Amino acid sequence: MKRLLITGAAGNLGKLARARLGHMAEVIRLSDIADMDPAGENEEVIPCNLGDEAAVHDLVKGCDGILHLGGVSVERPWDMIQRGNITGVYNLYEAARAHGMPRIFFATSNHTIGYYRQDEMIDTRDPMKPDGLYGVSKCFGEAMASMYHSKFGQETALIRIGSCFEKPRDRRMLATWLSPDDFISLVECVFRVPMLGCPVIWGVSDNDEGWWDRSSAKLIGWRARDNSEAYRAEIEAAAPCPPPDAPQSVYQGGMFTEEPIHKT
Ligand code: NAI
Ligand code: 15L
Repeated sequence: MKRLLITGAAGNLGKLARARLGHMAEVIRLSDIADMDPAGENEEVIPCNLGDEAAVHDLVKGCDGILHLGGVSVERPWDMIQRGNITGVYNLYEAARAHGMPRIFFATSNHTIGYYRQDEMIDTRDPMKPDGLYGVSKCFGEAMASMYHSKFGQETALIRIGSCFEKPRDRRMLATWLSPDDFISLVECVFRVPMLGCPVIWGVSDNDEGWWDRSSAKLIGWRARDNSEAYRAEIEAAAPCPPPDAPQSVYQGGMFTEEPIHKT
């Protein structure tokens, strides 16, 4: 690629992508609403609120790939979610349509299906069961990507990320963990596969424990390599097992199912 745009570049995954994906394009364009480190070699830093339509059009112009990580990433009041994840996603897709339809990696979430129980095995065709406003906004993003693909041929990888951190932080994450290395190889596959379409793919490592049928990863030739099992002893020693009827033991979305509708 000549220019890869990374939204959410000041966030956790954005910093990881910035550090490790410089080889993916001649220029990496980094954007966020929050402060970012100054541009290094082969980088451009462009602050932008995804809710600002004109600014998003300027941001997307000239890019041939978009790693879309920007937006609200946890349960928050509706106005914040609406700006980043609803209006922001509309702005992004309209800007992509106006500027050559660059391929999009869309960071969606397991919170689109958070109310499935942990004793259910599901695949990407099962109906959504979001566990909060944040999850609903990611369902919207998936629907938006699907519509732009059907109507205009816009390609998007809808990556339903489980929990992408250096290592799993609790027992639930033994099932939902996506390692940083697997995240990076997943992004590489999305931008390298010749034909993408608009598949939904679980962004999860090759964990022994899990609730998601990972077969759609084959569509893009991606194979996760890491396994949370390496951390099981550490996790189990660190904290007592939550009771079997606690939300983090019952639902795939864990504690997100307990979040209220935030007003402030
Ligand atoms: P993060 O919260 O660290 O980063 C998101 C970034 O988006 C932040 O730097 C924030 O300033 C920016 N942002 C928020 N509202 C914005 C707006 N209106 N305009 C422009 N930028 C805005 O989140 P993280 O962990 O880096 O996640 C990246 C993406 O992956 C998010 O979309 C999140 O929903 C998704 N995801 C992450 C998971 C994880 O385990 N880290 C799991 C599932 C999904
Ligand atoms: C998400 O969607 C969040 O962005 C992230 O912060 C984690 O909480 C993750 O899901 C998870 O479910 O562990």
